[in-house]
Amino acid sequence: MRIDIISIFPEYFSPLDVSLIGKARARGILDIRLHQLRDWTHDVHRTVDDTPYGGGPGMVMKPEPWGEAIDAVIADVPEGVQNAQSAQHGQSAEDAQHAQDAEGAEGAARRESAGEDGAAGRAAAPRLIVPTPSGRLFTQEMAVELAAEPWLLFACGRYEGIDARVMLEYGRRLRLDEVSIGDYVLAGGEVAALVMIEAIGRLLPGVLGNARSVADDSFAPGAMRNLLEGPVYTKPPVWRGHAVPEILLSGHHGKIAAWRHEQAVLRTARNRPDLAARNSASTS
Ligand code: 6GU
Repeated sequence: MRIDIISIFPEYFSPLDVSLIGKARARGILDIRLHQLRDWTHDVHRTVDDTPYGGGPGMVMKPEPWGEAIDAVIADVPEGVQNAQSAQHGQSAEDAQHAQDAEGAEGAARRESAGEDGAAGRAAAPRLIVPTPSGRLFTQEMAVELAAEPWLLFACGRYEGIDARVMLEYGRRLRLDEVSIGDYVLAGGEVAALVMIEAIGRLLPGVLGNARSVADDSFAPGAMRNLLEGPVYTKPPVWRGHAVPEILLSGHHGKIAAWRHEQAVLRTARNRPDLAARNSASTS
């Protein structure tokens, strides 16, 4: 999977060099490319924001640098993928834009769903994710869906957000999702993008050592849907007077599975009554 990230703080993404995601990158499972939004400004101050029309506090991100940055990223199609946007290297963003205008977003979407872009069926355009507290809520279901995509582009805004015309423009040309990671406000989209990239990245084949640990995750589709994982234990059997529940030492796999499910139900009722209500609604 290829992931492009546009931000005024590419340094924010250094955690992606570490641990699970870092190893996936080193092994070529994940191709993450960072882009500095200010590289697409043309004034000495490399300005990316301005005051909001209609008044109000804070600043809004200007549309022009975003337009140029996203055009440049989407013109750089993965190798081996035939694309109407830019068949040869060194083509300007404007040329790519004209090619895309001539075809239209529907044509590109149709070719993609018809599997006409490259032998491996790789998409010729990324799916655009804009992290924003005003977006749809990010869920495990969305992580699973996005993990099946060959190419994602995260556009990380700061301040009071990005000029809405950027979403209008690329909502027509790409598959666009405005996504929130929860009901609180961060200073920018960078940390939210990190959260989503980790949730998506660990689902890619070969990233986790044990594929079963994904299936057992809290919120995983299937048996664990809307259930939190219960407690886990390892050696020693007694620590500071606290014994491991005896059932786990019994070797009786059926009883252990039943006990774990019961623990998951109890924990969900205690910590997430909203999820517990969904479970009783769907099983009655
Ligand atoms: Cl995606 N962005 C920002 N700035 N704040 C958030 C968020 C995203 N999700 C929750 N809070």
